[in-house]
Amino acid sequence: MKSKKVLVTGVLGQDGANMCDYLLRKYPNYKIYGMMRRSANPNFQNTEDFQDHANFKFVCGDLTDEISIDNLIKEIQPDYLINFAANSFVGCSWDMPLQVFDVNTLGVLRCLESIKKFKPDCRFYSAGSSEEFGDVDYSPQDMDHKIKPRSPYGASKAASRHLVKVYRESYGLYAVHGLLFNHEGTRRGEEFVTRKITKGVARIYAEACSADKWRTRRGEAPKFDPIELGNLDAKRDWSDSEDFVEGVWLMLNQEEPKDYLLASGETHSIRQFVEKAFLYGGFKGGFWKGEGIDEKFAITYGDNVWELVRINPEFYRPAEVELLLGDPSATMEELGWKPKSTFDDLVRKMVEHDIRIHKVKFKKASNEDSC
Ligand code: F7E
Repeated sequence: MKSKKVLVTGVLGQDGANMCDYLLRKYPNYKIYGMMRRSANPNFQNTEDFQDHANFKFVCGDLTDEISIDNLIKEIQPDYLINFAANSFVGCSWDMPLQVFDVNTLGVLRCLESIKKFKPDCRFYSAGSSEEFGDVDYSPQDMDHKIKPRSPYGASKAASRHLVKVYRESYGLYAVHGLLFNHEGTRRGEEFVTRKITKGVARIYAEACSADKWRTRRGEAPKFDPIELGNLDAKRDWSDSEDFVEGVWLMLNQEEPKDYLLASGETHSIRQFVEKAFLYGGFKGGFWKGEGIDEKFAITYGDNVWELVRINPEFYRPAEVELLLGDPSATMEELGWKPKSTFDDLVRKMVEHDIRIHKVKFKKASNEDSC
């Protein structure tokens, strides 16, 4: 198989790391370049599994610096540029909207310009988002749904979608914008609600183990710090990021470029994610009590009621996307793409992973046997 060169931006993040991992496994002779920003304290947790592969190389660059992008395209001459670098946290996009546009929109423009100038046959992927649909008119959402973002983040991704189309039509570039619904996994950042919940379940699990020992010694169980969340009623269409990187690769390898949507076709509330995550963490019989900002998720343990989740209004957003549900049928048919993971597989995988890593940390810190 002919060797190709792939430049993946955002390599330290979930999708960038999953894409590099996937390509190195699938094409051991491809040369994969993972672009990261220079920073004083980079976190290599997501790249540990593949960063020593002979065909993988870290390169430094920044989407806000066109010189760095130009130099990388000129020097590497990649066959593909897969852009997963972004400010991807919707919640903070109200606090730094200019930075979000600089990275998420102008960053895409810089990549397109650079490809046009230095490697016009390089295939380009732009990471779009279901946040572009925002305040949805109908469900499930398909590619014909109007663009109605509710956050600076959603607007920045919608603008980049227009740029990709303009460059594709004006200069004949192979550029695609993938509208990806929520996608998660064990490399997900903790600021996102799914990982925040699964890490919280793992912490409470470890605390419960030690509490059990404490309880037998003193006759009563202590209270835990619950997980603090915002809007429990928002609904999201969640998938596994590992399934999505395969879909993105298929988008990049068609005869003609066009935009696609990736989704699971199911929607679940944050509330349902909480219930499933605690169940897979071994906490049976969880129940909701109270209303509004006083609502809590709890379990009964012996004579005690343990509070596991509470509301903190700090995590509400200035404007919320209440419901997302994608229709992946056209993409499945056109690309032959089929996700492997279900919602349950995803929650279980994340909880089990976090309990495993928390147990190791907990064991080290407490110098006790973990339960
Ligand atoms: O929030 C609610 C929050 O931050 C999901 C990004 O990958 O997917 C992601 O964006 C929902 C929202 O993801 C907390 O209000 C409640 O309704 O996990 P999230 P997101 O905003 O949907 C799209 C497709 C992207 O493109 C983005 O890059 O959960 N929620 N309580 C909370 N959210 C957070 N983060 N933290 C909470 O405590």
